[in-house]
Amino acid sequence: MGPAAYRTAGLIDVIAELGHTVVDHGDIRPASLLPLPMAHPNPALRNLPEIAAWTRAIADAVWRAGDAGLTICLGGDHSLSAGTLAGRARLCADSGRELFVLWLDAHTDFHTLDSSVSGNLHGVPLAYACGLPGFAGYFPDLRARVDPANVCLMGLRSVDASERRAIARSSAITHDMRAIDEHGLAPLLRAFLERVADAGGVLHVSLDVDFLDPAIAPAVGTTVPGGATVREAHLIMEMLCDSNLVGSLDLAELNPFLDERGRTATLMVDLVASLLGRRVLDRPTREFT
Ligand code: DIR
Ligand code: MN
Ligand code: MN
Ligand code: MN
Repeated sequence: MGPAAYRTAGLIDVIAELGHTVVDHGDIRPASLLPLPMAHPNPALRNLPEIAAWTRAIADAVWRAGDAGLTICLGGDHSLSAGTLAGRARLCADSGRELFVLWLDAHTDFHTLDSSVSGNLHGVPLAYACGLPGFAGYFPDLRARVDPANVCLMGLRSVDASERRAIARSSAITHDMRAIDEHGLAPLLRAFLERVADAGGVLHVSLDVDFLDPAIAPAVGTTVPGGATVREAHLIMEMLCDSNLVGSLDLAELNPFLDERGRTATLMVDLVASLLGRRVLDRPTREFT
């Protein structure tokens, strides 16, 4: 129900009012399951064949959408990004541009199929896209992978032990909430954006609702206290807008059944508006009735 909630919260009108042309490709669905094995030695894994099929459908749709405009994918849980990243990596391989990823999340989503304890596949998309072992034969083969050295994770505050080891072994940059408290977001993000710009790269932004503090964004299944504030999240989007480096965005993990009068969906839409050029003094008056 996430995409419907974003549409109800006015996402398309908000983007259009900022002067952009919107092409809505509608809700994407896999045509059928993939001819991949259904059973995996990890018995905890949930909905593996379905999510493998979704991953391929999303990767194909993102690849077909091309890189002329900004691609926004509405979830759905964060397993969505397995498809988006696979599709974007393929586009970058075609064009020769280097892909960078900004992962805004309380979690690293860096589990493999073998290491996942919860069995929830929203915990694996970044590991899959970075080409970690163990996905072959279960998830679609990657045409191109994401280089973990080009990944920056921000907002971390709930990381499982095996993910912590895997992310430390990778060359991904991690900024947990303590780093944000201590240094502030701006210098951490600026350093990463400079790297993207210097490489002539294109940036994919993956925004998990639980990056935000549950007090302002309650509509997600895995809330973790101590998240980003409204202004921290907007500052990221405003800096991303100024950078002109963003080629794609995922909005993941919104569960409208947990929302309070569309409050979380509205905040997510406002964040997209900041990314697409709404300035801080242009924000409309909001009334929640
Ligand atoms: C946990 C939680 N690491 C898992 N991950 C979540 O289920 O693998 N990611 N909630 O967003
Ligand atoms: Mn996530
Ligand atoms: Mn998360
Ligand atoms: Mn999640």
